[in-house]
Amino acid sequence: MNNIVEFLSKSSKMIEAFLDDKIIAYSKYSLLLTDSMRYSVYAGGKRLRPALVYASYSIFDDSLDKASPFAAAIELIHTYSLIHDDLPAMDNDNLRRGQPTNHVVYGEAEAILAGDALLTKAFELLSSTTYDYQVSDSSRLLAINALSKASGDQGMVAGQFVDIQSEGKDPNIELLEFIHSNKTAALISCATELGGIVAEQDESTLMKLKSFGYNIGIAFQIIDDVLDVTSSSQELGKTAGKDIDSKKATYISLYGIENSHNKAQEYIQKALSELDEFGNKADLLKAIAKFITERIS
Ligand code: GRG
Repeated sequence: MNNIVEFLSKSSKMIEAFLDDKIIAYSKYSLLLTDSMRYSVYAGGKRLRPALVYASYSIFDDSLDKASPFAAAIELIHTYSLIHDDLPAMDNDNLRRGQPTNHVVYGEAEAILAGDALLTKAFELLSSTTYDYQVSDSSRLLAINALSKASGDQGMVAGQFVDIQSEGKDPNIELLEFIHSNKTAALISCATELGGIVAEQDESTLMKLKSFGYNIGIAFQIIDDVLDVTSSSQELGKTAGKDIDSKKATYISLYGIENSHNKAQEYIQKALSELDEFGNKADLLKAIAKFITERIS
């Protein structure tokens, strides 16, 4: 399938169908918790990370369903991070994916708990053995370890922590690279790595997939910084102009818009060079890399 829009739509549908009977109320008392989890999961994100898991896996095998628990787990972690990022104690935002943020609808304590439950659910999905397509125990362990590292104090949480701590301070490139690498690129890099793990690939192949993901992840964040100043809230589905308002360190504040675009292109080129050995089997990953620099929301 060459059409990337078609592939993104297909992988979104796969992930939504997969999760539908996994996020359910286990008691009449937990109905609202389930409702709040589903509210954010089904709010209509781009599903970029699951698409990357599927696209990476598709280099080696066409039976994409086997990758669904891994693609779903990473999307749940991403969704939890957005819920928590929007909280009053963090970005204090009331718009996400074009809709009121989780805490605006359900309350602050409830939104914290919905995020916690999604984070935990991700690891429940990864450690479950009840699927039609079996992945070896060693691969599942590797995946759990990779996703834990990418999401926690060696990845996304560290990036978010330092980002918050750095608000209002003079930005420098080393700090900015730490934040972008951890807050954004770690999870995106893990998505492409997971595709290789499910396909039981060796260490050197996993490193190439991971490096591809890392480089498109940095490019993704640079474009996100650009869009924050060039797009409207309506186009983005979230509040535009937040980075300047909160005096955040961004690529724009260090390099300006045009140079930031050039930097993003450099990262994309580096990413693409990691895929040489896969030939046209990696066309979907290449198309996603292109989609990242051309995206408008
Ligand atoms: C709260 C632990 C914790 C982490 C939050 C995701 C995040 C870290 C912060 C959100 C703000 C931000 C700019 C993060 C960088 C990653 C990013 C651009 C997220 C948005 O990802 P998209 O565009 O979102 O893929 P959709 O809505 O399409 O899924």
